[in-house]
Amino acid sequence: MSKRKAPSAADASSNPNADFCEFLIELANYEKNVNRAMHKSKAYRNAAGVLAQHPTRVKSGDEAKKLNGIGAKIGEKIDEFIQTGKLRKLEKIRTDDTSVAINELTKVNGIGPAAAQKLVKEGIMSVEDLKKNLDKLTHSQQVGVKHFEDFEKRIPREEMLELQKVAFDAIAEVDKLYTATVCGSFRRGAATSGDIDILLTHPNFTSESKKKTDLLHKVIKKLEETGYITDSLSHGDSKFMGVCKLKGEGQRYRRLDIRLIPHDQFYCALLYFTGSDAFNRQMRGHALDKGFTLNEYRLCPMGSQGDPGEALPVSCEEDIFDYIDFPYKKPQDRNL
Ligand code: 8DG
Ligand code: CA
Ligand code: CA
Repeated sequence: MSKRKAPSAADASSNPNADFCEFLIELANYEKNVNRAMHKSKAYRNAAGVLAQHPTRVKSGDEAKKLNGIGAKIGEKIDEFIQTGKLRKLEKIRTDDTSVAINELTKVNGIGPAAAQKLVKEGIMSVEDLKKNLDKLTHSQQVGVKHFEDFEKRIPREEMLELQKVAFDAIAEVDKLYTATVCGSFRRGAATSGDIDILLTHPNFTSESKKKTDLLHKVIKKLEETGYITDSLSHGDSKFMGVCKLKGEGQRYRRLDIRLIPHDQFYCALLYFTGSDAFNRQMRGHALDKGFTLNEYRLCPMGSQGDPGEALPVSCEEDIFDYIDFPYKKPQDRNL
């Protein structure tokens, strides 16, 4: 996964409440990274999501409070922002060295709020400082620092297409029976993507298979041999996180995730990892209303006691929409 950012919510061209969303996301990041107050952080992020969906500009805190998930505290902040054009709380956070440093360090792949806090206590205040203290970091954090500037840049669709082609050609050379799909924002048709999310499956691997397979390892080995994969961040039997790059001058290092999915669970995984996050939440909610549980592995009808029944057979994404009576949406229409 790419470090979660919220690009769409604060996009001024399509969102009349973009400036509110922007300060709410900044507050959400502060609560998560500096205070590690996950509930508060989620409340701010959720409010930003709600305002981003709202078709008209909100004129007051009172109006905002009528929306789902926006309470008195956030209402007051919206009033303050409307009246003064800023927030005292944010002005203070922005001038606090510790908060600024923690926020910057958490931008590095592999550095979470806890690690950032520890490093800042040791006097490491910036990515530049990290570069001089690589010995204090784990392998994956070192990779994150090494490629910090590249990982901050989004990947143009043209390059995504090329990255896809090179990976798929190599995978087919290992075994023609693999199916690979690039999901995430790329599958939703995005002009740029944060990283490359590949789902991989093979008919010899199902949720019934008892033994571990080396189906993922074989693919990773091949992609390393061809020079496509340059670093590994973590590598298990079913999930690889690492770094890849196209051949040639001036190419950037890109974040790559590959997941091996049991053949019978492929379409639930494909749906989940195509997203968007908000779309997944909406669809899961609809499934619950219709008496089903839906997750990245399976779709199950719920029993009378609320216990999930046996997984339903799914042979394409449309099947999932059909079962729960949700009008089919093409990937490019899932950009909630
Ligand atoms: P991007 O990389 O272009 O920034 O966007 P993305 O492709 O939509 O996001 P991602 O972080 O790479 O995640 C891929 C998909 O995984 C996402 O579209 C939906 C799904 N997903 C969820 N919940 C979560 C979650 O909590 N964390 C992450 N990382 N992915 C999630 O539905
Ligand atoms: Ca990802
Ligand atoms: Ca992605």
